Amino acid sequence: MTGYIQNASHWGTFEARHSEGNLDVRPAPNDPHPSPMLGNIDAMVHGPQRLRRPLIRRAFLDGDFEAARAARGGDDFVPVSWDTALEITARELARVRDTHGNEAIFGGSYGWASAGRFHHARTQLQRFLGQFGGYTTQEQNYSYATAITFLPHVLGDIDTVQGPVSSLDGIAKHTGLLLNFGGISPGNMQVEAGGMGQHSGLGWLATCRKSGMEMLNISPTDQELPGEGDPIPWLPIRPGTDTALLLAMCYTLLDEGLAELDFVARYCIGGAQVMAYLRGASDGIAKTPDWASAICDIPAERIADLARKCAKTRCFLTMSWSVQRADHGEQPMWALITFAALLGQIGLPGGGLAIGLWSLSGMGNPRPALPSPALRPGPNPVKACIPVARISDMLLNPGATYPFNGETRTYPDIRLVYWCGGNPFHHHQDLAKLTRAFRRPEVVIVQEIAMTATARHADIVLPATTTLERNDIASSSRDRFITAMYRVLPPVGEARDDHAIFADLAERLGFADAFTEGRDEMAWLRSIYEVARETGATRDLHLPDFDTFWRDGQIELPTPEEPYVQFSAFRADPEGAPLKTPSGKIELYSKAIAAMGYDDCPGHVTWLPPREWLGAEAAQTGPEALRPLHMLSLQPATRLHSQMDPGPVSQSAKINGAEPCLIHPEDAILRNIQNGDLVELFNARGRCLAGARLSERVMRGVIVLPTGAWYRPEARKDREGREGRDMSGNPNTLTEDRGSSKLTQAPIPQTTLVFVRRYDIPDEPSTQS
Ligand SMILES: Nc1nc2c(c(=O)[nH]1)N[C@H]1C(S)=C(S)[C@@H](COP(=O)(O)OP(=O)(O)OC[C@H]3O[C@@H](n4cnc5c(=O)[nH]c(N)nc54)[C@H](O)[C@@H]3O)O[C@H]1N2
Ligand SMILES: Nc1nc2c(c(=O)[nH]1)N[C@H]1C(S)=C(S)[C@@H](COP(=O)(O)OP(=O)(O)OC[C@H]3O[C@@H](n4cnc5c(=O)[nH]c(N)nc54)[C@H](O)[C@@H]3O)O[C@H]1N2
Ligand SMILES: [Mo]
Repeated sequence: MTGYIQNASHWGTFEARHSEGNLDVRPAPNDPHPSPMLGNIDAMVHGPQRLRRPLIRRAFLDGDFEAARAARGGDDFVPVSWDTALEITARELARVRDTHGNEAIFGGSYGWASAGRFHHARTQLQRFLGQFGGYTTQEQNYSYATAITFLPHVLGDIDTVQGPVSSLDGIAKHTGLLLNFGGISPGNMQVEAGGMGQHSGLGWLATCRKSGMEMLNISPTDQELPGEGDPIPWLPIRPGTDTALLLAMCYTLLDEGLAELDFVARYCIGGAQVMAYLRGASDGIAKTPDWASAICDIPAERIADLARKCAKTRCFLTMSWSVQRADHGEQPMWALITFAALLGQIGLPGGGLAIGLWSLSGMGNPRPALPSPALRPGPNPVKACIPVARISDMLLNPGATYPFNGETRTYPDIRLVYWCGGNPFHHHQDLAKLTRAFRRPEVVIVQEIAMTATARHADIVLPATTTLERNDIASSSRDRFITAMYRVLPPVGEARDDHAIFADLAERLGFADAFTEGRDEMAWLRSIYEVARETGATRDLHLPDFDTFWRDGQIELPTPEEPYVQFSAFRADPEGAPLKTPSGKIELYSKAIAAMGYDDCPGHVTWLPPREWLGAEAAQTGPEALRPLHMLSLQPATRLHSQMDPGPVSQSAKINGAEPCLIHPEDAILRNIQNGDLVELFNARGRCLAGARLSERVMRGVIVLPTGAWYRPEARKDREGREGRDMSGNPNTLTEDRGSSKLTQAPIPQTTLVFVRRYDIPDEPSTQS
């Protein structure tokens, strides 16, 4: 094959040429901001980590199931034929279902998998397990779990966090001041779930910067922006304290008569309760700028000035998703909503708020509403479902009850875990605990393209194709393009498509016809495309027929003529177009939440100190060099989560094979750490190595360790029997596995204190046990 063939990924549309086992990858010609991560693709397809054959854990194959459980995490696998692998997989599925019921099968399988919307691995698994009688699943996602459960109580839906939010064409035109809580992360805008025809985020950022609007980044880190223009001013804030800052900004508006009380009266409920709290009537503490200053480490006068400035101009507020990925992550969102309500600009062009405007490429991208062509998982007859991040708790505590969003739920007794398209040993918190949890089920099956840490915790490992080895359609609800993904090369090794693996298993288990509906790959693509085309037709969006689309390779949906302004209909007619909250209004006080009686999420926004933060006494006592730092585990600029970590773009940033972490020079000097040194990060939950990069773009007291390094614990446990030191720099060795609140039970990786010391490589390699 000689020509370049179009394919797509979550990090962009690209063209690839395959010859003699090598891939030459170049960006789509019409993409103005292609991602450097494209340089990882050849390694993803052909690298040594690529799974080429089905594998079964030796002890499991020998029938010693106790030994197999204990050996999870090790890599004593035996390659087997597909026939053997699928026969054993089908046997285990049937055995567990017949002995323990479908609820004992876990198919939550959280993860991003591929951009292709038909071969989307998790959806394929869930469709398969649904037809098999059902499975225990997960709700929410790791990105904005707190928001998914919390926002409906206050705003009626989750548009504010997942889109559509007010579009950036309108913001660029009308906004005078843009406040970015969590700043702007250009690296994150390389990515969109389901891919994108063109990277639009950076273009919109440039448009906003050129428009003359003022911007301010409020964040513990200061991100470098590409392109022209002056740097955006940076206001450093202590991690986990945005709620206090925003409460004090609310207080200033009230105190100085700048609050739009008419807006609150007409469009909100609970104004009185929240104002009583702000003034200190309910708890004796007025939420003044002086009060907040001590919490967020920002001068009081700066806080008051900022509030005044917002009231004097058309102001748009956005907060990155990371801010809610923290202990009490509900509160900064509620504080943002309360402040936006007091400003009274919600529903006006250029005013109001969003959560995550800069968190992905497509947020705020103007686009007509059209659901993507995609496979749907279909019904799941089993009702058991956990909040996404309660995975370890579920596996470790079958039968235990826990509070969630006003309910009491019970953890099911899981006997079989099937993971396909996600990497919990990347994404979940407290990996030592997850290791214990993964040793509980009777059987673990992982279907993967690479030998990840999760695959190493399986008994049965099934090798899947990458998107380059199959035909598919890429599409995202936040992007204007629908893109054909053409097969570039034949399957590597014995890898098979996820769909083909499940079709084969369905055949063995007696429901092949229902699973395939008699369609092959192309017939499926045609059918999911037709659904989108029919929906489009009812909305005056006329897509070409499938053959034309497949021949031309891409469809560009039109840009709406008018900018979208979220909440404008509600603003125009609050009675006629109410929100889907119990009151139909913005709930600054929620009776429903208050009635749940949770001490960690009262009925209105409340400052609740996080479990771990720099303001805690433990972080402020003792010699400075021995104090903990606040670790932020942000998204990596060189890969997608854990995907492609072995690739050259990701590897070129490493220090001695470990993930680089950013540390302020003064914090480094105190600890005798120099640029390029290996350091050890540790706390009561675990320890890992990282490479020190000294940077003044991170505030003092904070250390940034991106997510996604492939978990590689030393074989030797420590004296207390804890898992060995992770040599890769995976931050989830250090994070706490606990819910943000009883309301949302969301993951809280950003609430993590760690100790840091220089690490000198011992003469005797400590990996030997
Ligand atoms: N400490 C900390 N942890 C975090 C976060 C944080 O901020 N801090 N962020 C969280 C967030 S926001 C997210 S979204 C999660 C991401 O967590 P995940 O989505 O689990 O991360 P990925 O690395 O994308 O994992 C996808 C896996 O699917 C595999 N895969 C890709 N394509 C296919 C396919 O076609 N078939 C099959 N079978 N497999 C495939 C890849 O090889 C990869 O191992 O991480 C979360 N974890
Ligand atoms: N290249 C690349 N892009 C990605 C991804 C990837 O893996 N690679 N992942 C994608 C996914 S799944 C998601 S969910 C999004 C995530 O998008 P986000 O959640 O927005 O991204 P993060 O990088 O976790 O954090 C963004 C910023 O939040 C700031 N921040 C952290 N804690 C606080 C705080 O307490 N207060 C304030 N004010 N700021 C804080 C940090 O300094 C950081 O600059 O990114 C997406 N984009
Ligand atoms: Mo995410």
